[in-house]
Amino acid sequence: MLTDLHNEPNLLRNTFEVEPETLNSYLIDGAILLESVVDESMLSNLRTSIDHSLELVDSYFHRQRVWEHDEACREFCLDSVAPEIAATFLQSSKINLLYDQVFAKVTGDPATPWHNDLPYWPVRNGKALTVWLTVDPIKFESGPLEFIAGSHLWDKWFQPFTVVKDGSQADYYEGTDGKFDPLPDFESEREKHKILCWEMEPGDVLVFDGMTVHGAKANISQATRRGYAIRYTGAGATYHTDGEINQLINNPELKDGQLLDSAQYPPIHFTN
Ligand SMILES: O=C(O)CCC(=O)C(=O)O
Repeated sequence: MLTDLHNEPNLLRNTFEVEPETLNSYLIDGAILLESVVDESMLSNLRTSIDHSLELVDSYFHRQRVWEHDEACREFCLDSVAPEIAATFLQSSKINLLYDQVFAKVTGDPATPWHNDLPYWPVRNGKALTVWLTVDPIKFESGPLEFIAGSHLWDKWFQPFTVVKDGSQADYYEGTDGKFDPLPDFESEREKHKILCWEMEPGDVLVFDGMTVHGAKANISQATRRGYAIRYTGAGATYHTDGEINQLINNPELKDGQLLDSAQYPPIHFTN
């Protein structure tokens, strides 16, 4: 079990094994599906935690930093296969947990607009990714994530937008005009891209790069789909705030340019 998150390095053994072709696909496409990596007992605990967070916060994108007050989420984020997967795909023996986030699309919820994640995160100079677990079956009708293959290699920091309660786009963040790349209307140019989209079973995870352009389809099914996203960074990542963007995950303990190691972004070290 992990004790002091910041002052005593957490030394874990990485037992997660990945085929070289799988790692290579991830590096080329910027997103990959890993099947059946989380067992039912962990899933059952996480379902309870996720449902609790849904009761607490009534806004699609604002269910963040759940691990800080929830034991099952804390274990999953810091001492489970999730950080092992992150370290493997970041190809880094040291990672930091940036934050976690719950995404539940209920019947009738709209599509999640296309975006890439790093423009929303106070992170520069290092790789970052998401381990996105589903605790429900996800069909093409129930709001699966979609990814533009290879878009993580474009080096485009697309302009971040604000959202309304149901997760659809409201406007761009004020003051970000010209600082970021304009966000193309990817929806109208779907045929120009290779779009990856998988149906999923409980216990499957998606891994995707913080620069990969992605969104999610609307939920037109009768079933809710609950996803749990954990964001990790690799060695060398530093703190950098950009105005008002996603203030929920800013860290008052850090100054721009510092390494992320802190109580809010705990480092995790692996022996292999
Ligand atoms: O689940 C969703 O609707 C969106 C997820 C997402 O954009 C993310 O995890 O970065």
